[in-house]
Amino acid sequence: MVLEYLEEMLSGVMFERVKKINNSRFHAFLCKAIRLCEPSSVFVSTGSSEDYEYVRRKALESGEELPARIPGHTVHFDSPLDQARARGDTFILTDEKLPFINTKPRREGLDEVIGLLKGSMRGREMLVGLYSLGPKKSPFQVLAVQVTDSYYVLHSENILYRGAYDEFVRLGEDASFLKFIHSQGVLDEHGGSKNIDKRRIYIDPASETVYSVNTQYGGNSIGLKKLSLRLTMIRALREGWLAEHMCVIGVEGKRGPLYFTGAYPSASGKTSTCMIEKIIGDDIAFIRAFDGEARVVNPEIGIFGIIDGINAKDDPRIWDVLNKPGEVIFSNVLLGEDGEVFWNGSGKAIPARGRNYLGDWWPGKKDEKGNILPASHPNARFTVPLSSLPNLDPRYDDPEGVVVNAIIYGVRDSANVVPLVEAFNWIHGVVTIGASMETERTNAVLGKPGELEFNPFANLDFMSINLGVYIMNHIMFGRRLRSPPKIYGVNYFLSENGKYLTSKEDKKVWLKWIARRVEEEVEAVTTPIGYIPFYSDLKKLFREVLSKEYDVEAYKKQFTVKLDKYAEKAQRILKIYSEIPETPAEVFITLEEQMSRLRRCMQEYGPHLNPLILQ
Ligand code: SPV
Ligand code: MN
Repeated sequence: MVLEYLEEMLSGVMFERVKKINNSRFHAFLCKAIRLCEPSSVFVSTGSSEDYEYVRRKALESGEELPARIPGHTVHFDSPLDQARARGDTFILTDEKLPFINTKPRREGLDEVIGLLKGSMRGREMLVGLYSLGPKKSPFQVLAVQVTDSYYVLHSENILYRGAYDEFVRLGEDASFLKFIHSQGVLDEHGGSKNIDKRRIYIDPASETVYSVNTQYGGNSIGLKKLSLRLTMIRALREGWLAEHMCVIGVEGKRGPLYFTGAYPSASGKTSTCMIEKIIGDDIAFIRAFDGEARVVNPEIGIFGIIDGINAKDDPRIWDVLNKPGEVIFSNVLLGEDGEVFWNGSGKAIPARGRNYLGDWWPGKKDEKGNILPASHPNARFTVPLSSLPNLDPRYDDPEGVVVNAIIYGVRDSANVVPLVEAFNWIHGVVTIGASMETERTNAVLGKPGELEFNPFANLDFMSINLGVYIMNHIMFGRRLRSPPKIYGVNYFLSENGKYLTSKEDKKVWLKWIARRVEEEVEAVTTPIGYIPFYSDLKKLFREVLSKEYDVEAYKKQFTVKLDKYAEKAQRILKIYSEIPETPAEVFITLEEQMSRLRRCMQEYGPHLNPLILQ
């Protein structure tokens, strides 16, 4: 029945491609998607270079992408109301209530989104992409199928993920896979999704399917990116591993390469951290325990990064990729009349005229209220393959992954959090650093930037399970490791009177200190919140790494532990978790211990601990 229907709906060539995959669930899914969306034709990509080229060409022909001056570069625009992840329109379909997560009763949500997708691809081609999250033929591999009517979305996924048509063929009925259905919906005269009020991104864990409609912005439409993270997080919980919003980087130690993962809220220094030494991934990490060791892979093979502020001096490697021939999709930048691509903070000359997500643009253009309109959106992005980067780590596609030596949690906190601290142990790090993250909101999500938000593990936006259960999974994961990775907290944004107290390049030193700690080359100062660096070690590292003198006054300002503020924070976090019944007891015990250490220290030293007193 299913195959007959597919044979009727697909061209001969496409039907052959589908038939070669001997998987009844794949056939049933495709059948369901076609019945629902009613496309006029279907293209199934095998991941061959011809198929990739077809999608690139159609992205241009359809106007979803425009050519830029440099060969291989294209520009895509999203609607002005569709420039970031739409938290308010994203729901997990479940009848349970989950703290901090938008949920919707499953039946109600399915009926609504299926109603919106009904007939959404009439007159359009349906595109089907088959991918692997993680290295192929590896224990980390998670297969996925994307269905979309956007050439831009499939083009992006062809850059960002490993094509796995061959794996579907090889595994046949054994292939289990995540499913993504996306439609741009009705388009306006600029080619943007028109019915943004009907934008819906619904994640259905029960069937491992995500539905996304009336949106184009990558974070809402590229299923394998953050939409898949909601699903893999659930698999990870079931199977005892971790699916995290983390970069994976290589840092040279004294005895060879070390690997760290890092969770940072969007737009808080993650990408630049990846560019310091070696990169394996910039956004998502799958971490599994094998023989008592934590090992990690990047499910992706490309970057969908924020372009705002990227300039030749601070980001030479990315700058180079964005200014030389090669495959790059820019989104929501300014496309100059002569094909030049411009974004804010680039230091490039502004084109006299051009086009951006708002339509025609020229310097000084104002909106109806008289506000000057920016050339590019603060959440404008670039999509590139990791293979374009000169610092791609040779083991980025290792089927066994690499050992995780350290885990970093980074926040954006201008007022209180020290630039660098090491947790006493796994549970202390999970609870007082990862689970306690508070960070200032940025332009990567819709909402007012600058407000301090609770964002545990930089993963709250992508959470699909109860936060208490998620933490329990972390604690249990640590118990399965012989020597768990050390855990660090960083903050690149500490300021005084509106000026940053650390410079952009200081993070190079922080990474090296972490490497020295992992290799047990340096001691550290014990404080109530964890271990912080000795001044003398940092002074040495500043010389070695940056050829810079590190002033003792700078150290004192940066590493003064505001005991009172940390105690208030622990109290706030305690309150949050006390309202989540599933929170493991370890969370309360660890936070209470932290608070009593802070109180004892305050009795001795007052509200602020000068770190120089202890060394
Ligand atoms: C982020 O905002 O964290 C991103 C981009 O990595 S998005 O896909 O929009 O989530
Ligand atoms: Mn991200």
